[in-house]
Amino acid sequence: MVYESILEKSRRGERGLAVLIDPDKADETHLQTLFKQVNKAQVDWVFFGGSFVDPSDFKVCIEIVKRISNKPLVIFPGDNDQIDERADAMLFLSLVSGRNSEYLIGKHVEAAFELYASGIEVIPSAYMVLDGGKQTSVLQKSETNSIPQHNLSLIRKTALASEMLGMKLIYMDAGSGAIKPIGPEVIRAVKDISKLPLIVGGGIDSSEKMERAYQAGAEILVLGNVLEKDPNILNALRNQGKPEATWNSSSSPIA
Ligand code: 1GP
Repeated sequence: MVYESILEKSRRGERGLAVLIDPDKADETHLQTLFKQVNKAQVDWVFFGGSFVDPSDFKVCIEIVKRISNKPLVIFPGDNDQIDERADAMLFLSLVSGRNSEYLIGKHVEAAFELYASGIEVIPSAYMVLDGGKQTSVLQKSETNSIPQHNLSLIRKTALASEMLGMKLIYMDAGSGAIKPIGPEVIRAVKDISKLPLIVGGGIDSSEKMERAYQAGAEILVLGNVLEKDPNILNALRNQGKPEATWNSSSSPIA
């Protein structure tokens, strides 16, 4: 079970890493190159989904990924039609940073029967979009605003309310290609108030940024854009010479 594996990593103090595939941006050649690295690297999960994805592209792309990937596949849905029984799990995202009821509960109601019938593991997830310095497709699609990173009070209250509502994890996202990734002070503020596993993504494109986020308390980081630009960057992971080692504060997954 994917959620159990997240908790287990967290209990052991290990660092988790997810690679995000947006079917809208990925073609087979790119995926083949990327997964040559991903399959050998210390990557725990493949997140899969996007805000503006044609349903047929979604199916075609998931078919390719299932064929070439040896990692658990977790749907990171941008809409209620992004369901596929070949996935291992879905982050059932509620956009708690926004106030658009469609993205808080509406899409979930529309997806409920199909998702239930698919039998895949459903992980109730608080999805908090913070300002990363540029307009993101999530905000555009949901017609919501992000929370400014300096508003720690609202961020902490949102995290706490999400936990009290029964969410199983928090995903704090500065948005794909963010200019300003989620800052360490924001991560620390959320970790101080919530026991939930914390996923952080958006604009993480260097080992320094990864290190900062892990050190601040993020359990799982998500890499998307950086691998779309250069799928070979994960090579550096293997070059450390300890591919099976768990990550710790002295190991840096990408150079
Ligand atoms: C976006 O958090 C993900 O939703 C990943 O962001 O594409 O900037 O890595 P990047």
